[in-house]
Amino acid sequence: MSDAVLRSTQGRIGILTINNPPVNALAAAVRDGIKAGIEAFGGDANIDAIVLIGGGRTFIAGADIREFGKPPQGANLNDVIAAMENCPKIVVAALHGTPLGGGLETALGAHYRVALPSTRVGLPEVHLGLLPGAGGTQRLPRLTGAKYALDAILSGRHIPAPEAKNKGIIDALVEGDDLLAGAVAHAQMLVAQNAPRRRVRDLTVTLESPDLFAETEKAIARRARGFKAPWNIIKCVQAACELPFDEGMKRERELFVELLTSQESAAQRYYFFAEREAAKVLDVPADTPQRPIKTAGIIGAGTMGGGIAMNFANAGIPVTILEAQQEALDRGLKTIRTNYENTAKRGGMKAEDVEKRMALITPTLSYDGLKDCDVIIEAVFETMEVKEGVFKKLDAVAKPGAILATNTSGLDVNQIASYTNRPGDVIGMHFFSPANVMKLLENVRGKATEKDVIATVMSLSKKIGKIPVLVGVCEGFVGNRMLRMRGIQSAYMLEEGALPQQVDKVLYDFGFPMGPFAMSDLAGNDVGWRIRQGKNEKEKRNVRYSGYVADAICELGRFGQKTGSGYFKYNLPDRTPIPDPEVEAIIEETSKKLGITRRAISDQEILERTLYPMVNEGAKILAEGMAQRSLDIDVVWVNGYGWPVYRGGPMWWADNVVGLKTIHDALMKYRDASGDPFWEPAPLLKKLVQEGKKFSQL
Ligand code: T1G
Repeated sequence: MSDAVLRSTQGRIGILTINNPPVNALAAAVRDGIKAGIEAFGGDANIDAIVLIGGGRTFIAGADIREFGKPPQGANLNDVIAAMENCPKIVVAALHGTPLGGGLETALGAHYRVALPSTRVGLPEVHLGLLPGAGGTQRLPRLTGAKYALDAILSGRHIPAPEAKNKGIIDALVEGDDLLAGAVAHAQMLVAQNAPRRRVRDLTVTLESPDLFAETEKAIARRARGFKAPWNIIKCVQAACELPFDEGMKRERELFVELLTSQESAAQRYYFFAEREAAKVLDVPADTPQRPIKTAGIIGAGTMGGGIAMNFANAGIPVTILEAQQEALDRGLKTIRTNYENTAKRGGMKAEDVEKRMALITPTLSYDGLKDCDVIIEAVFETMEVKEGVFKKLDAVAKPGAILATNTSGLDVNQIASYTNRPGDVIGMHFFSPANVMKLLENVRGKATEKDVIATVMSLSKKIGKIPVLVGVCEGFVGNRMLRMRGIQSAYMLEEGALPQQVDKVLYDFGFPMGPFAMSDLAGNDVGWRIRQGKNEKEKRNVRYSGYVADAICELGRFGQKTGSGYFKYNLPDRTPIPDPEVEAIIEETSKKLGITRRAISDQEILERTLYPMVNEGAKILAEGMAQRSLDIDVVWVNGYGWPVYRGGPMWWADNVVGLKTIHDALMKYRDASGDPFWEPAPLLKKLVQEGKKFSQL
């Protein structure tokens, strides 16, 4: 008997308890155990009904994602589910936690389903580049109708149990917390009523509109761009409406296997684990005691400070927000309230929660207002002088043990820590704008940052709904440091012959939400312009100056969307970038001034010259220890910069799609052609190529 599925009885009810922590994933032993248990109880004259329940924190949360890509072992999940639905005894699935993917599909093989009210069910395979491959696309529509099922499978969202009950996915909610007792009682009641062994497969699908599938394809076109899974999901649900069950299952299998063997799914399955691994710090044990965080303080109520404060209020953590002037404080709080009200209007939160969240935010004009805070994050003006003043004051006011964090996007965290007598308590927390929306949080460990501070901040990041990545102190940390490489080559290519719309299209087609020039117009071209004016950029950097075109654009006041023109022109309020002959003339004029003869630049060259230098910089980042692993870099880029998740991340893509030797040889090609040391392959890249290894093997 498998210990992955434990058998017991209560009277004439057989109980199968799944025992595969942490999430009862459907590993081979679990599938075998369920099938064997169903067959055993099904043939037992002393058993009238069977309850299938998950041990621990959740019912089955899906297939074991780690098994994909390996030779199949154990019973096929569809056979397990068929054994359940053809069992001669009534089978009741007892649900709690997160019955997801194959977990919900298994439950749909039962004749009845009961659940704790806190349960959330769903079919999130789309996030893995897959589709429900164990009958979910055929059974769910039979319970809920095609439209609801299509939305649920395309979104992969978690469905709360009460909603699932309303839609017929669940038959009854079990009040209290004794799910097993409730499920056994439900099974006994069904037996007493001589209830039928109701197979979902025997139901018929309601197709609400014959145009459902065509309309859905139109509706998802933008967000599903570049992905495969959504389109196959639509075909599966269509098959559920048009074909007998067994033929629909065959169609589902075909379309599932097509995805399972795709690069997109391999990338998204990699990314699923990468995001979880990134939260783990290699030299900080998971059981490192953390500092209790009951209250937070934010310095600065501007765009960033206000957004950061919202993250804490959203997590139910009281937060005090400090500004120097009452007017700025009032403006900051008004913006926060407006953000909440807009979210409530869009149905993203309950209207009554606006007041609850606002009540958690306390304004103050004095540093004393922060003296009891467990963590204080500054989001003030981005100059070292201002940071110095802030941290000297914090050092005097903050209570012992308070964590002092800077939201700097690239200044030296070690220098900032040196302005206090407690550098061990200082860490960087680089939020991305808008801070209440963007998931990525680059946590920057200084030389002196204590390990318990790191453990606390990495855990706190998840509590406030962020995806944390630990990075080291270097200019631009990980994301912006690599972005700069892409920006330099994009600028050079404008001088050499390309136009903004060509460069942007190559990266848009690759899967980015927008290209570098549309992004610059969105962020404001004047941001970089002011930095270049201030930092003697031309001398300071070790690469040829790349700001000529950008400066020429800015000198004409073309700061981007906010001025109605930048690299593109805009018919505001429409934000669609429109190629502008004026910009073409500016660029051609700049090339002439630089003595460059413009030439046609291929899309392939654009792709290589924007993305390969990013990978090369990633190699330097790894060699310097500025990121723990290549997966950390990928998590930064997928969550902070719109790298398409179906391409895994820059380092995964380099390892598994392009190949490090191809990248290395291309860098050498551009170096030899240009003589520019910019192209020198990183020593680590060279080493890996020589050894035939990947970044992921470091
Ligand atoms: N397979 C293997 N490991 C899994 C796993 C899974 N399905 N789900 C979670 N883990 C690991 C995870 O890596 C972590 O490991 C630990 O469990 C806790 O997870 C046939 C083909 C269930 C909502 O997509 O959404 O079924 O880091 O940190 O925040 O049609 O995990 O501790 O070593 O995320 O409380 C479909 C994926 C699969 C659900 C819990 N199912 N999981 O969240 O904990 S494909 C899914 C989740 C499929 C069928 C198809 C979440 C969670 P470690 P965690 P959490």
